Amino acid sequence: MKDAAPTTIFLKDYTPFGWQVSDVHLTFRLAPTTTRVVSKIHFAPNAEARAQDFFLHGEQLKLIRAAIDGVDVTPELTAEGLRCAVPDGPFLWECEVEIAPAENTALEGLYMSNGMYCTQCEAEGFRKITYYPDRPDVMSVFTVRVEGDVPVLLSNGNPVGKGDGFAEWHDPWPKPAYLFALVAGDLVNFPGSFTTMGGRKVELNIWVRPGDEGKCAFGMEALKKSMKWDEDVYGREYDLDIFNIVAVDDFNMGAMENKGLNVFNSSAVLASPETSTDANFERIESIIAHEYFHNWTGNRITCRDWFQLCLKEGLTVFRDQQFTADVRSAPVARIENVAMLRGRQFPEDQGPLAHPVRPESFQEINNFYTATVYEKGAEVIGMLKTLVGDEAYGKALDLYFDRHDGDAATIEDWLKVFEDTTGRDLSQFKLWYSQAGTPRVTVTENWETEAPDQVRGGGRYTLTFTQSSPPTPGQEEKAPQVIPMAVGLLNPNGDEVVPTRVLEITEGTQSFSFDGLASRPVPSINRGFSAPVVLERESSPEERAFLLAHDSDPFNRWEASRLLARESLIAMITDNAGPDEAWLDGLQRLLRDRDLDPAYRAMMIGVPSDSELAQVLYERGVTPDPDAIYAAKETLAQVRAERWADLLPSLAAEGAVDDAYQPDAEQSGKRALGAAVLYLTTRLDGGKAAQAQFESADNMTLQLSALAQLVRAGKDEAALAAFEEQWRHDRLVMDKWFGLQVGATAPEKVVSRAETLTKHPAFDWKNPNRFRSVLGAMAMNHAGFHRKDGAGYRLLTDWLIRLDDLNPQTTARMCSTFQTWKRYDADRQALIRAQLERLRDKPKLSRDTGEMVARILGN
Ligand code: B3K
Ligand code: ZN
Repeated sequence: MKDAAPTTIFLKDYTPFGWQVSDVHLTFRLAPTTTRVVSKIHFAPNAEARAQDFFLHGEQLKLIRAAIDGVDVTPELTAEGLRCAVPDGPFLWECEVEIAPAENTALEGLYMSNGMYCTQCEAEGFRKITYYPDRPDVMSVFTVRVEGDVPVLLSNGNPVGKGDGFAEWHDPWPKPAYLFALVAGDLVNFPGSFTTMGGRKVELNIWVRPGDEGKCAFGMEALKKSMKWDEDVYGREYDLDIFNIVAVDDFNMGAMENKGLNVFNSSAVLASPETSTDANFERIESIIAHEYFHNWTGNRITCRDWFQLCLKEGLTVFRDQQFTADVRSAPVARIENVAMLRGRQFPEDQGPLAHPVRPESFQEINNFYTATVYEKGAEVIGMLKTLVGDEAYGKALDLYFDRHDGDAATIEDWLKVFEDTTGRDLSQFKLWYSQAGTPRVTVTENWETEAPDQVRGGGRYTLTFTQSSPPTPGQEEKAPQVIPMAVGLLNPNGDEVVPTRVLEITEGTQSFSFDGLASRPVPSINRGFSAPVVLERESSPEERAFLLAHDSDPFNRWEASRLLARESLIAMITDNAGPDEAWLDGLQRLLRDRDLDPAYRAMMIGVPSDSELAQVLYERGVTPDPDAIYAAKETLAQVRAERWADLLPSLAAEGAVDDAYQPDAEQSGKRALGAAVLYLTTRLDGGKAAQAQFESADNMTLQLSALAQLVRAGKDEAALAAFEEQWRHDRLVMDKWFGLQVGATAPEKVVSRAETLTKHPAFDWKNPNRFRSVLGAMAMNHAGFHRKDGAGYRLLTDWLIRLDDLNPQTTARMCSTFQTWKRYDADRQALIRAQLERLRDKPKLSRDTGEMVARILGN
């Protein structure tokens, strides 16, 4: 339980810590409920800081002894830490505390997962391990001795000593406490090695529970690829003798970049063809890369304070996206990233949880590990790169690493390297870090066959952009931002007459002209999604179909398809119209084009999510009806299936893979096409093809996509039972089993199925993966969750109330499900409000959940 009256922390109040820490020595004597942590820390006054009390963070610690320069002291203890009188000059702080990792259900600090000790310190977990200035700008060299009755004892840095029941580690790189890690348990390693560009041979290990060794090979290859890529593309070399990854079953998020000892949710590292889908493999590859890339962007250069979180997260996401684009298909990766941004970040930016990429205040920092900080933070870096160009970006990054290695830096430092490299003034660009909300850009166009001042002959085409940003909590007025708008022009034959050019919009309204055109062009705007904005432009279905057929920019070609799908569905919902014929024909032509990557074609078949459609309706003043949205999508699927009946078998054949399973882009693209086809085929054959695929599948991708269609078709009883029988021993596969039958089923069954599954003996609700697999999947099933009688809201809240006592972080994160509540009708809003208030009023509400609920309710 955190404090009852939460305080708000402000960026403007930053002050440096009054002391510097030169070195930290920690000894852990591990025991499930009585672990002793002994610390010896050298403090010296920080000349740059103003005078202040000596305060160390510490929560839920039992203080055994504290001493300064060898003399016992009695500090003043509070719920947040301790205060103590200290000498004027340097001194040695010694302290012993007792903690109970086996009782730590919050999974923050030192805790236990299946008998294994592990830590999670970011953001503020180290204070649950010992008393310390637990802030990212206090960096120190750590030496750690771990004593315990288990075979493997790991910490950060290089191993320096080992014996019966103990191991010693030394990390030469000064680091903040949030990067500290310790893992101990009965583990086995999957070994590897990598020789760096400087010739340093690095030992690599993936540590897992015995039995999981067979699921490490892919992760190991991904790690080596990442190490090589960071050398080749960013010139960054690894800096220790060893790099360890550990798989942990109970983990609040994906993974954590602790120096030299990355801790991973087992779902984010363990993979095999039989148990993991193509999507799992791709996710694992990108998370391994992400955590590895943090070694430079996050660890060697860290954040001055938690408001600067995007400094490491936005940049590291940007880098992992570049990596994925390089090792897989760049257009497909870009579409996936934008779909994720629109699916997760846009709703955040458009609702009560909207906050700037660099927030200015928080109560609980864990609530700000958001899509805005991560994904929008990455988009901002992409825009910066677009604006300055690739070469200047490379130089600016070199300068950043040079100038700030070993620093706890700020967004100001980051922008300064770009200013110094290019001579540009980035003060207006900086608004991307401080203004919340998704900018809206409206476009109008003008065509003059004979413009008076034209030098060249031909016509002049003018695009006029107007930008505005709707108010967000605490920010009523917004100033115009710098928007790099990539535009290309096509002539009526479909040829590109003006290749991609980046227009730099800096004003509220701004025009750009193109001269010397033979005929009125068709514009392709925001190519590659060069700016994370909502583009508002009147365009006809014919024009979209034209771009669908001719745009040379693969992103905008997909975008044309997405808009056609969206508008067609909206018309079906609001006007009872049928699907747009021209679109279906255009799409059919495209699907037949064997020169197009199967993965790309699979994406073209995709349609906007129910939630996205609900948002569009809401913005147009129509109250979204989740059942009507669901029904329209079902109708569309049926119409497409019937209309394309002749095409589906040949597409299915293209989606078939004869070679041995590989999780690479090529094979997974084919399987994605196959899955998109199976979704339609099931409408025609009642599930025969899906059943056959389910029975013959020799990999999880095929098995699960078949099972999904059987669930969707309501013909899943036998298959679900067989799947459970086959996989009951594998917790990660069972997460899929739980998730799918709630996530893919018909709306009317969603809540009752979720409820039944919470009574299943394998529903271990204290495990975040399992909790999310049922309750998270329920919340993602739009029509099912938003049942008119509120049963979905009630069931989720029952469980959030229960989980909050144990694991505030995961509870708070799942509250964001309710962030879109204002979109819906008054009855649904009242039902959701009642649940949010019930959660708010529960006894001992955590600070994490309390802050989220208050923000969602709008106080
Ligand atoms: N830095 C961690 C996230 C920590 C979340 C703390 N609530 C993982 C990552 O972004 O790589
Ligand atoms: Zn990260």
